[in-house]
Amino acid sequence: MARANDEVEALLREYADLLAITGGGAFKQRAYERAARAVGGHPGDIGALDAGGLREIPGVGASIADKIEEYLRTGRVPAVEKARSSVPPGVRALLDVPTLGPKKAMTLYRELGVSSVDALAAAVREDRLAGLAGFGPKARENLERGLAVLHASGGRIALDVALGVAEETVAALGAAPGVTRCAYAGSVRRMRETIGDVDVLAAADDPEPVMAAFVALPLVAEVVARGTKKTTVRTVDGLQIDLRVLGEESWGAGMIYFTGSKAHNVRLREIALRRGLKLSEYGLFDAKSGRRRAAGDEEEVYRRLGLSWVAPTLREDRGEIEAAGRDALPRLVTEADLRGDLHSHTDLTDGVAPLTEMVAAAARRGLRYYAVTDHAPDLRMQRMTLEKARAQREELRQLADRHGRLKLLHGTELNIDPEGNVDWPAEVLAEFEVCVASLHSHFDLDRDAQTRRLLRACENPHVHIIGHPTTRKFGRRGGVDVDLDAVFAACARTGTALEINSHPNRLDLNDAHVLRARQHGVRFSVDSDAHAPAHLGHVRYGVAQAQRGWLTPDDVINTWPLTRLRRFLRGGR
Ligand code: DGT
Ligand code: CA
Ligand code: CA
Ligand code: ZN
Repeated sequence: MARANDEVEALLREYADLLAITGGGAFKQRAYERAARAVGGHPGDIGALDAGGLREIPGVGASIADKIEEYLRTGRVPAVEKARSSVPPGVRALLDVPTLGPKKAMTLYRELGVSSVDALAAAVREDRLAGLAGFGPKARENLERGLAVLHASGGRIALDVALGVAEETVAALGAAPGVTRCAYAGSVRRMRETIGDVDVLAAADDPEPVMAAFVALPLVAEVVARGTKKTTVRTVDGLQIDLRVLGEESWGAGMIYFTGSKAHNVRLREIALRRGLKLSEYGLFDAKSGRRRAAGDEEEVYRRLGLSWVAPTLREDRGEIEAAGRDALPRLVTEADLRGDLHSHTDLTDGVAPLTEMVAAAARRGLRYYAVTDHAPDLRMQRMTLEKARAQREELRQLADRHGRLKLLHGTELNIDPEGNVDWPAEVLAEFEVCVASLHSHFDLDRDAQTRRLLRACENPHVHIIGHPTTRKFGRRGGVDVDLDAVFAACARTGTALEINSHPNRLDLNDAHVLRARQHGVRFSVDSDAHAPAHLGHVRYGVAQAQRGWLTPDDVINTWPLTRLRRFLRGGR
């Protein structure tokens, strides 16, 4: 996505936070949050729009459009700068602590001078919150949990952010003088759910011009170390990039070495040793004579080790080496296999785009079927009613004529209540073609209660898919405490699919869960949970987790032809 969209989204979000902290009004704050989401989800480059064009983005009114236009023109917005000047930067950082709202953040600052996450952790540790209004034992407990979640993310970066930086770097360096090949490696190539740092490889005879081009990239904030083989920089977002330059002749061996994982590489080196060979980032050599046996491309190196080529998403030493030795690797599901998307939202609830735009975006992606699953009424904030849902169904029917090739399915995202019941009675549920059921509240139930709750939802014959099953969100909360194996078994028994939610902050189920669920014979649905047209592309991240969980197209219900999917949805599985 264009950088202007990202920048403006961040600016609007910051302003919404500042409004919340300074008590600028809940209505105004929500308006800026909504506009931030809309700008982030806008498909075109907003840098190319004038105030009139900006106003056409849903959720962007006249006053917000003026601020964006001013920002694009001058790089500053006085209203935002004024709000900034009244809130110390550290106080806004406090909002990163899950469970801590803006009012309490401001109280902590005013009463205790707390203006950073570290200072907050110290205040909690030293019991300095005691006696402060609104910070009783329960609030303190929440705060401790929030700090723990924040700490657990350990500075790792979301996959989509790292991948964006990796692609931008590769595109720029691929065009640098003397570069014959350029690609990203490391955990980004393996598509791990979070990324420590970005690793980029370039092939060139003379490393000097590549290194020079690298440190001159606009996204570079600081050069950490510069050498002839390896240079490390830090980007403006605080992400580290390692660039290694190697000779074209050792490209394949270098890609294997720096793609990792370390565990996978250790296994490869063991196999090499057993065959009287030696594997390094420069190639596969004869241990005695030192003659090079393979190096130029990955396939050749794997073949010389007696293995078929292993997809990067599988390189974690989770059985892929054994399977590659028997030529028994799975035919992994790809983005191109997806025929449909079974979880999406419109502006009837918390999406930012109207139905027509979401459907048009689905058609542009070449999907064969598309389910609209707006939130059901128990998620009170969204003000859904049965009348609205039925009116949307009618609107969808009429749109269907205009999209002959794309079949539109009317669905809903139900809320699983603490007992495991959902929003509507059976006869109403039966009106929907796709029912996703998700946890949106009561994340703190104990393990038994949480498990009972999910099992009951699985047993409901109208529930087709369990949405984002664990509810974890990076940097916000861990998953609920639940006996997942019991849930997986129930899904297999009842023919309920488990979602792989593709939103990069969720990736839920994750790869490890998918591997386990697969053992139970569960089916999966890889969905975008899109709240804007641009989010439909998030399935790229969900598919990657499905691959990391060894899934084939047959395991994923939204790769199936519609007739087979319909049979599954009707319970004839
Ligand atoms: P990350 O950055 O924490 O998300 O994970 P990776 O896998 O990208 O790890 P990183 O950046 O430390 O190294 C990239 C790859 O390079 C890694 O997957 C394997 C290889 N590698 C790096 N250092 C070593 C090492 O000391 N020994 C071995 N065998 N391989 C290494
Ligand atoms: Ca890395
Ligand atoms: Ca690295
Ligand atoms: Zn949803």
